[in-house]
Amino acid sequence: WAGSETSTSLLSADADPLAEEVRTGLQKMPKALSSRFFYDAEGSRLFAEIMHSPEYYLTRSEYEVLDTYKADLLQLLTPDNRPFELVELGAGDGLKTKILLGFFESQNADFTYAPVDISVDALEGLVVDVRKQWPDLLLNPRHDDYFSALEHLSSETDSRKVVLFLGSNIGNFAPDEAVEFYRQLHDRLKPGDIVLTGFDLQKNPAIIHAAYNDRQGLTKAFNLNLLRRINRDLDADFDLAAFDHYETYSPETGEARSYLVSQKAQTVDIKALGMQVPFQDGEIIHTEISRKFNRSQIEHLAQQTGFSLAGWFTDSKGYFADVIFER
Ligand code: AVJ
Repeated sequence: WAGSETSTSLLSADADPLAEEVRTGLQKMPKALSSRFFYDAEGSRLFAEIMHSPEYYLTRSEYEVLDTYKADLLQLLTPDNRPFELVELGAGDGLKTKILLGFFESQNADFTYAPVDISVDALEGLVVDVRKQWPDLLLNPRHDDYFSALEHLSSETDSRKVVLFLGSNIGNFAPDEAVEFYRQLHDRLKPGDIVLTGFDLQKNPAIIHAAYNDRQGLTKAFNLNLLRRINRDLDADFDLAAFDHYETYSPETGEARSYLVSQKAQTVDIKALGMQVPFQDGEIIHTEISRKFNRSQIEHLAQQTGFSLAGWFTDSKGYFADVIFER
């Protein structure tokens, strides 16, 4: 395809993370785009719908865990009643976190809440909600991605840090990225600080596969919305009807993987990048990894990155675990 680096009318790829991702990702073999770009306003709305779908058990399972063990969690987060700063990475609409916020408030716990998300839309909604429900709660929202948010963790206060990473967001990382992520957390945190992570556990593969291949087609719409976003933000002409959603789950690797599949031979024009992208009939774009864990992998992750595993809470079906790592 024609790549024109010189024309000034083109969008500068390095200034715009989506442009950079599309430019490099669609030149890869096989083609790939990162799931972090799913979450524009429409993507966040679709993910909220997925969370309510009958097949997507993750949210209900984690909700049960947090609701059942909120008192135990508070006790583990602050055994000495020291004030703490609750930093939530990838807060989204905060549906599950509100269980904890409500309970912590009812116990007069001394804490501040710092939600971080890459979706402005989701973050704004969350802030409005939290202000309404708990007007006295100290809120410190941040529009950012996980890794750069980590750089701002460094301690202005001496209150204990409690980092929440809920909802199986960890599953979007490749295994080496997950290790790197906890190593960076370990670097930024102090002894006694805590990370609470929601891990989706390995289980009957049919249950996992269905969660990413729902009958209403919400996951399909969520995946296709990435192309709609590229059409809008990069002036491209993806024909959404000419791409399908395809999901695999491998019980051996624990990875659910999402793909977009070209339904015919076609060429897509991405005007803002001056790029024409050819697709063969049946060619894929890999868009997401949602990794599922077993207990020994989680124990190994803690041990590899210098944390001790200080709490393990699961729902009644054993589908999902919220796990406490202590620095
Ligand atoms: C928000 C990353 C946890 O991987 O399960 C839902 C996103 N993708 N359906 C997940 C998602 C397809 C979700 N996370």
